[in-house]
Amino acid sequence: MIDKGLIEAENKTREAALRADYAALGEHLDRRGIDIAALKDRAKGFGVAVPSWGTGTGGTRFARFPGEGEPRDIFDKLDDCGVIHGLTQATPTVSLHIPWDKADPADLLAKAEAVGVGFDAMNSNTFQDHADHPLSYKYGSLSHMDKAVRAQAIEHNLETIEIGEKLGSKALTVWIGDGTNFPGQSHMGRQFERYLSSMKEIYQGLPEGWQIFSEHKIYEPAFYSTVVQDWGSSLLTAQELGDKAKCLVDLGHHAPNVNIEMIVSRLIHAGKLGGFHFNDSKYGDDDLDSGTIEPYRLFLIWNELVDAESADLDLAHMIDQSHNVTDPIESLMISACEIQRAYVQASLVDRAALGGFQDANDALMASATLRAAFRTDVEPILAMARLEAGGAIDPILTYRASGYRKQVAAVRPKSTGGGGGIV
Ligand code: LRH
Ligand code: MN
Ligand code: MN
Repeated sequence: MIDKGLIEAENKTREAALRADYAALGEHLDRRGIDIAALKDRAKGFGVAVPSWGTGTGGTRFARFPGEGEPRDIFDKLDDCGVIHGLTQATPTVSLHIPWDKADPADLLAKAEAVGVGFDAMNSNTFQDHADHPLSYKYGSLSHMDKAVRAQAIEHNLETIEIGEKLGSKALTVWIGDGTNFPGQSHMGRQFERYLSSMKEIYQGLPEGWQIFSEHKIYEPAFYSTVVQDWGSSLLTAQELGDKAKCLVDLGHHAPNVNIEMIVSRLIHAGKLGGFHFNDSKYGDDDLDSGTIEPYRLFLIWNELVDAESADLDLAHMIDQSHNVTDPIESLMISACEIQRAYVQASLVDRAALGGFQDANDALMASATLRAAFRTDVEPILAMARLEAGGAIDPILTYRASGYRKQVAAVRPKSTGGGGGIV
């Protein structure tokens, strides 16, 4: 954990400037008829889950270059998550991946409590073989030709739910790598039907108050067809399963230029939007830090979410990233703050004016209304929310001043690089 005294000392050096900036922004927003305190409260109420696997250094299929002091296990990962939340006050929960994070639930709960975080949606993993699963997922899992492989994959999902139940989680996210590499390799229709029937069995095992999210992805590891390739297949799945099934949108899982905010709007319309895996990308599932490549797109997605707030959407917001060249803790803090920033900026949109311009077919002023919100620098609001909640005005500089990575590097042995892989 980062010492509270250090956070306070670091904040002291930045507080006067922050208060001046906050007052100036408050005056500016006041002239626009916006109450800065209300925005600050929204920023304080914001939370996004950190993926446990994001705290490790990622890699590509070519190589992995390990960082210093990488977490050895889920308990080290939870320590890192505690640091991220302590500094940003924006990541109160962690999303676990099973079997990567398998451990005694009582120990997990105790550790989470000690570092001040809770647990968000659980993620199952049937996209790689498990040491204790006799059958291979090489040719698929929930959609596999062989009933025995499907049964094994279903069982794994049920076990993941069971672990999650003990941790206070309320949702299971299912992403499968099933698909084909060659036209003709598999019957696409029958493959999807097998997937649906497996998902129905998992759905039957959902405890009271739980939801299941289906996560689509255009390609990779399958390079010709993927069973849950797009939001169409995901929506079909959620609709066929029932009320407790929703769709999860991972921003990196679309072709370049796809209008993700429109997908979000459609899923809201269908009552099937369940949550997000936030990240950013330029080409594919790049898993780059949120808001670092296309911040306007992130804003436009939040614009849809804020617009739909009256519908009382109960969404699971998670980050899903892989960090190859940065300190994962720093990247995850940047992402949490950027996602929070987009949320606050979207809260600034003059919706009455926007609606009027839309009704009058005034395309220019409608788009200018959105950009006016996006252009507003809300950093003083985010920093003030952090300060008041006990976090750091500047999370990155405070983290660097703490020497946390050096400290943990002394007790966490350097891992080997080796081949590729996402974790
Ligand atoms: C697949 C994915 C999915 C997995 C995670 C590790 O690309 O986005 O959410 O669970 O990465
Ligand atoms: Mn994902
Ligand atoms: Mn992904």
